[in-house]
Amino acid sequence: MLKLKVEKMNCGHCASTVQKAVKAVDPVATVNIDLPSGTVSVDSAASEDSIADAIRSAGYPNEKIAA
Ligand SMILES: [Cu+2]
Repeated sequence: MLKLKVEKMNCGHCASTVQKAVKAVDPVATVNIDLPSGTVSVDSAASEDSIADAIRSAGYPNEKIAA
């Protein structure tokens, strides 16, 4: 399980944008987004870097945090 602290994600629209970015990398990924804490948990077979980069490309800087 990859857990990311995602910056600038502050509404439902942001959350769906982040979700779409992850699903573009891995359509079967499980994505859990917690807006109040700005964290995103991803369960996916894709590489952690590719997921983090996709979220970054969508406009949301992020870094991995301890699961
Ligand atoms: Cu937003």
